[in-house]
Amino acid sequence: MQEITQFGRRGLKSIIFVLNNNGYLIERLCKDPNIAYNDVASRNYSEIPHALGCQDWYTTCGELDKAMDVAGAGDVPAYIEIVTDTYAASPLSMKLHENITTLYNA
Ligand SMILES: Cc1ncc(C[n+]2csc(CCOP(=O)(O)OP(=O)(O)O)c2C)c(N)n1
Repeated sequence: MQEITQFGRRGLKSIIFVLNNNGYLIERLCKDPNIAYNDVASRNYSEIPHALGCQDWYTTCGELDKAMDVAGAGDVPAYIEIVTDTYAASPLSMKLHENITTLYNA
C-alpha cells in the first residue's frame, strides 16, 4: 500500500485493481470455508489513494465497464475496486479444496 504514495508523488498514471473477496480465500479453501478468522473487516478501499496523498485520481467501486474505459484512456491514474463473491474461486483452487483431506493426510 505504501507504494501508492510513491505513485502519487511521482505523478505516475498507474492503474490499480483491488480484488475484494471479503477475506482470505485460499485459507478458506484449506479448511472450513466459514471459519470467521478468515473474514476481513470491511474497509473503504477506494478512499486509500486520497488518504495517501494522491490528488485527482479516478477511484471507483462502481460499474466496471466505465472504469475500464476511464483507465484505458490513460489520462489519470485509476484505482478500481472489484468486489467478488466471498467464495468465488478458480477451478484450480477448487481442486485443492476438494482434495484437502488427501493433502492433510499425506
Ligand atoms: C505476512 C503473512 N501473513 C500471513 C500469511 C498467511 N496467508 C497465506 S495466504 C493468506 C490469505 C491471502 O488472502 P488474499 O491475499 O486476500 O488472497 P485470496 O486468497 O483472498 O485471493 C494468508 C493470510 C502470509 N502468507 N504472510
